[in-house]
Amino acid sequence: MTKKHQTLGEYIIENQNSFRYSSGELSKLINALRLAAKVVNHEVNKAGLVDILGAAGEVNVQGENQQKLDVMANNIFIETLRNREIVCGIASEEEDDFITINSSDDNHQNKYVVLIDPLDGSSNIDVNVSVGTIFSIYRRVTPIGSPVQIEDFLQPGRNQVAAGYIVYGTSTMIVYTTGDGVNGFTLNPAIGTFYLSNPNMQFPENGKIYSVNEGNYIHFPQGVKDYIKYCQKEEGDRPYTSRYIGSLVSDFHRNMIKGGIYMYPKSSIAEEGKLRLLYECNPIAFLAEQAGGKASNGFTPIMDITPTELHQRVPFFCGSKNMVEKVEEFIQKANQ
Ligand code: AHM
Ligand code: MG
Repeated sequence: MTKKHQTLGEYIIENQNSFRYSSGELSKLINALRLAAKVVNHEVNKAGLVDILGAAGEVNVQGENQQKLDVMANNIFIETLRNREIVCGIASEEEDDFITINSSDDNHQNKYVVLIDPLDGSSNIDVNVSVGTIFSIYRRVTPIGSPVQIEDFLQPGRNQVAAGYIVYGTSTMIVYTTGDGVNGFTLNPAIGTFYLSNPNMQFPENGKIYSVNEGNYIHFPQGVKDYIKYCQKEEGDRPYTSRYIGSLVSDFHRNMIKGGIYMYPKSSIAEEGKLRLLYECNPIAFLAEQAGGKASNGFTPIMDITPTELHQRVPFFCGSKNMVEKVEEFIQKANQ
């Protein structure tokens, strides 16, 4: 149940028993992510002061080495999870390989793994445009009590237990799902508390916004070019509006509220597109489906793809149900 003015902390406690696999462990894990989000938010908010506080790579006035924000966010999430001993493994877009988390008694009793893109869209930081963190949680598939293995991370998105994002925007929000709808919480920065602001978020079935890097148009497959032309055509409720921030979390967040489609197709310059299946596409796809939207690679639902490697990329079409079905139609027709 969702109540207005509820804090995220209260919501987690009240809804603990409705989680698919309730034991309190997942609640603790989401609490840890909430804490790390506040720390990262604090750092992101200081980004504009870089000339005053010192740029990445420099030593600041306190004698501290300044880290790039994406490196810092990566460390904050990993250390927060590691210190609390609530996961058995972490994979991050910023790390080459997965990390095994040893518990203090070394018996690996935790059952969850977290996959994370600590600061997505980080090229936007220098220009004061919103960025985000994306996370995805699975139950391990190898036996509890042993160190995690690669197969614990290479699971289809359908196996996700929870997923969400934090958007560091005009206000900072956590939006997440545990498989029972999507809820959004907004941070009151004065007191450091997230409040339930967007209960039961729903994608409109149709939308009028398409979000794609049109600078790559000539490199796109024919079906995607045809769909873009369809979006621009004057007919019925078209032409649609184009909006592209270049920050997946923000583009997705807006489209979920207003109705729209986000696309990062494959192209002649990026064979499998750009976005990562495990850290970006699967968690966003889980949220999309939970909110009544869809996510596809043009042929198959994103969450039905069995990953073969940690940093695998995949073409990505995600948003309002009817818009995703329409782009699939164009892609599949051009492919015949
Ligand atoms: P990143 O993980 O290196 O930050 O890249 C992911 C970002 C997405 O947030 C965004 O939608 C996309 O890259 C933009 O890419 P492009 O500049 O090619 O349009
Ligand atoms: Mg990213």
